[in-house]
Amino acid sequence: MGAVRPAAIAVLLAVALAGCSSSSPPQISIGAARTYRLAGFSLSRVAAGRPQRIMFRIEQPSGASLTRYRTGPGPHTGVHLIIVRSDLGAIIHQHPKPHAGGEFSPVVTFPTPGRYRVVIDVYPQLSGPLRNFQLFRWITVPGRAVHAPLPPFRPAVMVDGYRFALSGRPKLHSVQANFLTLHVTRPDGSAATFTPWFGALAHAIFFRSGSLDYFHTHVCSARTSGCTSVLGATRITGTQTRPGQLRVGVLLPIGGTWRLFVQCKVDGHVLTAPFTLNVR
Ligand SMILES: [Cu+2]
Repeated sequence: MGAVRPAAIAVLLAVALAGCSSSSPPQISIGAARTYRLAGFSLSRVAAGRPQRIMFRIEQPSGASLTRYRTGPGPHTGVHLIIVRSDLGAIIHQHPKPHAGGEFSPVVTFPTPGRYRVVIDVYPQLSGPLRNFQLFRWITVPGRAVHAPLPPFRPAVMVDGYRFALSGRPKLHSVQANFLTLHVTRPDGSAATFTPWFGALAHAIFFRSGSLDYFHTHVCSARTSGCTSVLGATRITGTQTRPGQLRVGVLLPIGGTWRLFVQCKVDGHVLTAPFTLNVR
């Protein structure tokens, strides 16, 4: 699903509130925008290489904790916790489940010291136009920060002996729907078989180098609903074209250098294959 800015949420809420007014004469009074926000965000003693619990909840515009999240067979459910190192050299992706009161308490391990961007992609159970939105935090993991230069575009990436190879050099444009064809092969050269993981055959998570803009698309099996990502009026859904072959949708709001993390589960391994993409 696409990135919805907090300002857009505030506008939607303002429209919804205005829509409730039925008295005349018409009168517009704009108070402080009330939006969804991240509440109770805490971490005990941040350190690299050690599992630690993050606590948070999502607060609704009313001030109450959000407890009802979208459900269903596809990937667009619940809450997606994505943590990326600021140089895009490391990523963590989880779908934590809320406790009864709306509290989340996932356990994560930061691989190295450095600055990390936390993205919480929220799919609330709501009727109406708001499908999902993102909330953000920065975390600094103490120690000697790792900040590696972004590798250049490479057409093939090896992950734990599995090979992810792009066919051709992609020509990508912002705002338009683009597709990448990826061939994934096992260490013995056979075509990989994808096991659904977090509701999708593959996740494509995009971060823009520098600004860390975020977008997320999916590849789903044929029968799965709730797999389409939206940016403005453009919609995109990835597909598996044949065994081991993924057609990954790329739909990005602006040009620049982007890092794509393709994630899938093969033979019981969750694999993360990073690619550098230049988008005009
Ligand atoms: Cu995903």
